[in-house]
Amino acid sequence: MANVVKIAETLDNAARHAEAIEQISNYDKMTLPEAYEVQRTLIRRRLDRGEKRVGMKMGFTSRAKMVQMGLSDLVWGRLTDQMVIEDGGVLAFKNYVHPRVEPEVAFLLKRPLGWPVTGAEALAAVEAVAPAMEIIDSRYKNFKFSLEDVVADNSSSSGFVVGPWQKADGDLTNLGMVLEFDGRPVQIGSSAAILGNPIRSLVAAARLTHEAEEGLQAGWIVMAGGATAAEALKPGVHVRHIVETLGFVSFTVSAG
Ligand code: 0L1
Ligand code: MG
Repeated sequence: MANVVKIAETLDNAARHAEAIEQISNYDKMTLPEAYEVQRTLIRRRLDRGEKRVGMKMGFTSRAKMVQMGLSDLVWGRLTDQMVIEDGGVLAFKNYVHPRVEPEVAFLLKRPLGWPVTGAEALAAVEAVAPAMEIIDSRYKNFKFSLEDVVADNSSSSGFVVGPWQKADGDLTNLGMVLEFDGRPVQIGSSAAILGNPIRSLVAAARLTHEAEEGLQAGWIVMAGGATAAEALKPGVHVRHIVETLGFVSFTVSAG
């Protein structure tokens, strides 16, 4: 049996000190349920330090992401208020190991979502939708991990930025998405790349959090997952993500 408490402490310390560590699976085998238990335990440590739970992120929702990382299962992670980067704000590069950014959309829930739920029911629980970006930062050296490693590491989640909220009354199926570095497109995609429609990601989020005996809570943000491969961040770069009909969201990476 994996030492859940010890692994959670190791990963939490790596994140706090922005230090890359060896893959856990190189020396301690975890089952997938154990990896999610590590994740739950490491988030508990953060909450015990005063952070507040504000939502969850879905991962590996697009084929481009699965191909980039060589894995093929949906994963999810927990978001806290300390991971928020203000729209138009600055990301402090020194606080991360090797951060990457993903173009996403975010949902804000106006009521809880349990399971089972249809796409229409999930959409009816959405207060608003927004252009968003996730900052992923594997705590493992060289961004190399097994499925269990990445799940234990909160599915690489380390930050997120959400743009202006919009009423979710438009069609979200095939919105153009452009990720820019200093005004130059570095990733171009469509919301269709997120499980065919980001609402499907919300439905999957409801199922996965139900299985974890949490469910989705009113007021939570759900990050629907990357529409393209992730892009490595560099000091000083200005990052902007534009989503057709939803607008844009941006941040700047500090110089060092
Ligand atoms: O799509 C995702 O957010 C996956 C995150 C976990 C894997 C990674 O670090 O790329
Ligand atoms: Mg993501």
